Amino acid sequence: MSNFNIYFLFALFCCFLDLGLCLSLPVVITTWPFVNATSVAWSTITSPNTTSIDAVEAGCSQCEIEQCNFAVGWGSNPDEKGETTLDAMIMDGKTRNVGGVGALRRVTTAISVARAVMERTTHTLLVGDQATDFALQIGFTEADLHSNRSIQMYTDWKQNNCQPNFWKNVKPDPTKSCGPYKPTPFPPESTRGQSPAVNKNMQIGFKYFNHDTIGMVVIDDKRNVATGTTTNGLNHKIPGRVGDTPIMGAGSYADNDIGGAACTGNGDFMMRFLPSFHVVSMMKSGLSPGNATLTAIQEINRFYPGCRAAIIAVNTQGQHGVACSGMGTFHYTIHGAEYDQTTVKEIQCIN
Ligand code: SD4
Repeated sequence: MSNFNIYFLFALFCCFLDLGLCLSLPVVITTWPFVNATSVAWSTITSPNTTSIDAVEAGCSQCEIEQCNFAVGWGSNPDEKGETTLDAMIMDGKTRNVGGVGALRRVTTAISVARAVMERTTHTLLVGDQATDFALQIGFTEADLHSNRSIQMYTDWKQNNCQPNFWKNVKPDPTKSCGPYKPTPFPPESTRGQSPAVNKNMQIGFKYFNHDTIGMVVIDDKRNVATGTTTNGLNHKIPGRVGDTPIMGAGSYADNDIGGAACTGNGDFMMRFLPSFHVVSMMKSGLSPGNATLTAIQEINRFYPGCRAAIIAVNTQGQHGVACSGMGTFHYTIHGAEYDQTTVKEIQCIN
């Protein structure tokens, strides 16, 4: 028997006996083809004296620096006032410690500020200007998050009568005009209380949101699970809007006993289902990562057919699963002990 076969059998044996040596651990999995971010997380987790939290922070930071697809980090997707703000979270599956920032202003390193919330406070989520105050107090640097790109996006949007936007039941007609808006009486066939699936206004976000948030799950060879997310959110969002990305159980969730999951997509709808927590809970009940991610996506689609959504998940055996809807195909990136390099994979979405 070759050395590889002996190692394989030994690893399988240890994996089944819960001895912490699974052939496919450590593992890093990331939404979208963010190869550099995944490689940085991988080289962090395979270096001595590092943790899965270090790897998530390093990998997500890489995307913030690169401004991955202009959906992560400073300088893109401005809100209705032309300002870029950031959402991020990080979670430690060993302790369930978690930190997040929402609508973070004037600081570029959202994932690191989220980690500081986790490690330097007993809070879980800080938002807006007060999150900035916290970051500056703790030693982060203030920065201008505008870029030529974000200024141009904002100017174009204004010139296009602020189309698209996320308003409804207001006047002037938000599908034709900029604000400021005032509430209108609800029509007799009020959308209040109706099933969201038949609410046409809900489709606005499907068409126009900008996707490509990084969500990452890292499991080290001791089965320590960490997850993280970072994004600049939706283009032309209403100022103050916080998406699913920094919400625990929505953007991501980590549980050392089970595994981890992370999401990307139309957060205003996805967060209603806490899909990352849902996936981890289903894996706890025995579903494979593939079946768990698919079931969570189907549940979102039951209410919001065609919702742009994707979920990645890995269990502590190192098995992964990915499911998506509303975008044809979806790419994700993985590096595990069984890959000799960071690998981009593609799956077909439902709906
Ligand atoms: C949000 N979920 O703010 C984010 C956007 C996203 O890939 O994931 N883009 O709603």
